[in-house]
Amino acid sequence: MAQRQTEQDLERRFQARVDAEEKIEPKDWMPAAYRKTLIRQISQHAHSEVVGMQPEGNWITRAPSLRRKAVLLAKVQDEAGHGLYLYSAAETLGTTREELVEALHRGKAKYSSIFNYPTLTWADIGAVGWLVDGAAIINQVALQRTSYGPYARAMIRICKEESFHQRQGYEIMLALAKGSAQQKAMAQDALNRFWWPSLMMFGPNDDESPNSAQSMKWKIKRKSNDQLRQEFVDQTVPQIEVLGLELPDPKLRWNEARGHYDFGAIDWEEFYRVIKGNGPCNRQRLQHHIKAERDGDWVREAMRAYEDKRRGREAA
Ligand code: FAQ
Repeated sequence: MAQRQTEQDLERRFQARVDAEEKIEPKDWMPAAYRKTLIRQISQHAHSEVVGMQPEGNWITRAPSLRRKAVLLAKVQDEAGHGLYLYSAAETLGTTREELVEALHRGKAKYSSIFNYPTLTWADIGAVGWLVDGAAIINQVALQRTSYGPYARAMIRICKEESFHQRQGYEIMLALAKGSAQQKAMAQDALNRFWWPSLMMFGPNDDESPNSAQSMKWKIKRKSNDQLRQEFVDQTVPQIEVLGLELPDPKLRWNEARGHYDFGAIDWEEFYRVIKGNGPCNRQRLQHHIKAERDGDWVREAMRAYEDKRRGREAA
């Protein structure tokens, strides 16, 4: 009984710290479920950054100029870096990178649905930078104020880089949209294919989101899925207009009374199909990750052997 009261006291104090906007740090007491939720979200975020390198990496050898190639290479490398910051943040919660990657390979941990769509043309690289990084930033700007210190600090650094990514994507789209009729058609096609999957990145509607209420209470999430999605639509529609492309949704229109854009219904069946592993590229993405991990085994083995030898020398 006394122990249960202590646990309740700890929880009360923890929530008071969260409510007072204090950051929770790795060695602080935290409820087991808070730790579990963070490991789930941060690791899925990390996996998204790393798996997200695949659709863009697909175009590095085919970028249309040396300049485009250098920029894309730098962007894809940044995503690897984001994955590393995030795995490190997750490790402060008492898990290991090996465990997290294993959960991904077993299909237990998710990564963002968006990376299960193929990049079929060069315009898709523009659309990914502009829309996917654009959606990611909106989410990540809010996460800079998340309650867990290491996650919040990783986000600050990541957001700075994502904003360059978003601009490079938009610049590709601008060049194509102002180019030949064929280039403009390619940009329109990329927008049409990436629009709805980008809206799905924010997750299910608030009333269908099982984790949201508790994550908002713990201030892991600072804005709801629907709030962030609306911000994304409001920010992106004027950018589509500047490109001179057609809005990809016949129901998209400004709602004067709400002060926001209204938009059409998302195909949630497609969303759940993709997050359950049955999207257009799920198998390919996971197989590629597993192969890359296996191909790198010898590097890790060599590092361990070197470290063992160094320790042995120090001990002698
Ligand atoms: N895809 O109850 P909720 C990037 C799952 S970074 C797959 O609402 P929650 C940069 C969710 O996990 C993109 N699964 O969940 C880049 C849960 O399943 P679980 C990644 C999704 O966690 C650009 C279930 O549905 N960003 O793109 C998705 O409260 C270019 C119920 O959902 C982040 O991860 C989805 N879209 O809210 C890199 C941001 N949505 O785990 C390379 C951090 C939902 O219980 C190239 N994460 N699910 O089995 C978050 O903010 C949250 O986790 C949400 C979901 C908002 C994604």
